[in-house]
Amino acid sequence: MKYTAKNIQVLEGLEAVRKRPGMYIGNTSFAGLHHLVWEIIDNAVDEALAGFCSEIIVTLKKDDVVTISDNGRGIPTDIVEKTGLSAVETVYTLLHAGGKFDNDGYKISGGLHGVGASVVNALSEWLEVNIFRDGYNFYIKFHDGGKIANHLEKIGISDKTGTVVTFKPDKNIFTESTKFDFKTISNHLQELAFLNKNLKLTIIDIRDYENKTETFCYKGGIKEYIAFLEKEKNETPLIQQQIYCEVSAIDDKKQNISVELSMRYNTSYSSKILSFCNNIHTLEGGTHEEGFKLALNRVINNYARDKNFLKENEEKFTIDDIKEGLTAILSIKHPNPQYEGQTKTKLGNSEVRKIVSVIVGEQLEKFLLENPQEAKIIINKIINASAARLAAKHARELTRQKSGLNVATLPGKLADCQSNNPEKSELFIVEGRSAGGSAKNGRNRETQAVLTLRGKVLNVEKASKQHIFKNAEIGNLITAIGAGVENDFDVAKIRYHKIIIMTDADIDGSHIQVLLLTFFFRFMKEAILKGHVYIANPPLYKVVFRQKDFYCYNDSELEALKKELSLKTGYPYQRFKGLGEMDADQLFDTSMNPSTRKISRVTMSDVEEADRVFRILMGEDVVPRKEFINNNADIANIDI
Ligand code: 0RA
Repeated sequence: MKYTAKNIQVLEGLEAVRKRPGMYIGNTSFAGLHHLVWEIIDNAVDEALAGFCSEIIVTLKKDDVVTISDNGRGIPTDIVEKTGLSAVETVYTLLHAGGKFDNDGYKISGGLHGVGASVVNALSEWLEVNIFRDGYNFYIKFHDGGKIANHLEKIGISDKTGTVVTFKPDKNIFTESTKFDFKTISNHLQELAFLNKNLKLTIIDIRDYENKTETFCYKGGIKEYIAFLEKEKNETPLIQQQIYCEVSAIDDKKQNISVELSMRYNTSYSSKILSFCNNIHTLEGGTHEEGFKLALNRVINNYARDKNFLKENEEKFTIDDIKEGLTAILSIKHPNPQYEGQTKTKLGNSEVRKIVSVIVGEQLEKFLLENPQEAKIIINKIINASAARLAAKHARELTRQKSGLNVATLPGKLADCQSNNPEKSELFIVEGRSAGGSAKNGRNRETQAVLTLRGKVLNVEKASKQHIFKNAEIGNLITAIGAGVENDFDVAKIRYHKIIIMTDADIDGSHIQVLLLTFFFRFMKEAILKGHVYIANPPLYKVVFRQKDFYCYNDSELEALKKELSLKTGYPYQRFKGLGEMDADQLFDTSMNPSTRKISRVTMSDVEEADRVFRILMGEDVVPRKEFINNNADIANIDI
């Protein structure tokens, strides 16, 4: 094929990315914008996984420009036969070039998120690459979505090796914002540092007068991740030792799969199992996580039976008993991962289940046999969990007997709707008596029910099961929703297809939101997975102009409105401190009326994010809290 013909094809490929960016990076909002950075970082991490790169630096520069540099071998610069272009130009202009170009035996990796560097190029105003290798500094530049501005050329000599990629995301694509967020990128780098031991990752922010920088590098890798998670949640290890393994195996198709696991029990009642494939957090789990749980269940039960901790007449431990108080990180590397699920974060490769189950099983069994004292402490903890489960089951049965499905037993705090059709029915969970009153009076009685919560919701992360099921507010929630709880939860039985959490837009409100999300996450997970849980977004401001009410849901809307109405500086507006300040009609119009309100469906990543925000806001550590509040005061609507 002639070079020009190839060239046209290349531009058509990149043009397709610009036409439908969502297909390649999910969306063109905050997450999509940051996806560009993840993609370039992934390429550098690949080089680190290959054993040639020890340091990656991300620099946030003025004008929404970002640079990702690594000290690897440098992207190859020689000509790829099939394209007639330099290897670097090939990877940056050909869609899905990842892994497909075998040139003299080396593989040009396409990044672990799999969309490839060319997608980043296609969505950038300009992108340039400096490559240091073979004694030279090579330079190539693209503009306007991947058009070549400057073919690869030597611009100097250098004795170092590495790759430096700099780009500016295209404002025409990322219309919402092209501003990178320090904390989001720094969190991502920290996660990568935990997952890739000894790899040094740094973020430098030189956008403001005061530079900000953070560096992450962990010799202990995921072992240090476990300690970090425990510390964040203020948990005390049950035994100091972590159960750890790193093993590679070859599957039937001769693929090399590596499995790294670390786990440790703590004295709490909750569990945290994080799984990763190729450094991607598999939020929805998948076959690797299933294999891990199979092994855990099998080995613990066999050991307990063998050593007579479980008598012959006693029931097996359930996986929930075994998980209680466990923090585990499972990180596998797979050359050909298949992702499934709503958010493509569930590993689907079926061969992985068995591989992980066998490896983890062997290692766990070895640990128990070699450390009988520690094993005893762990098994005793599981025995306690199992006893508490049986007691909780009893308490729950009492709650359920009380609930039934008849209106007479519904809690007094619930103002139910008239409709019996769950598809049409909505439950508003409202905090505080006065807000509850407005919501009850303002609602559409036909389809909208209101459950008023008194005071704070119990933190289910910190309480025992018995305690949780005895709690009145939790009991009311379970009864109102009417579909049981925990393993007995049957999402098909829920009485409302929309469960809407409506709280004040302040610190207490977000606290209650997080507590409720935690409750749903732990005890009615299917409700979240099936998309039944929502958060209401009440307005923050009201502006009265020529006898008309205007509501604004955030600061930028307020600014936009002031401009639109040409309001003078100092024109009065009302800032709602809480829902209780709105009367029934106002509350209905702004937050409950399906045709005007703003509600957002809760996804699993919201739950994770809420969890993170919550720990920062409520944790003992004052420094990260101050920092968080300073960085996010506008986003989080925090009243201080
Ligand atoms: C394939 C082969 C070689 C280097 C790379 C890929 C590479 C790619 C990226 C992307 C970002 N940083 C990178 N660093 C290296 C080199 C093969 C050789 O030198 O023989």
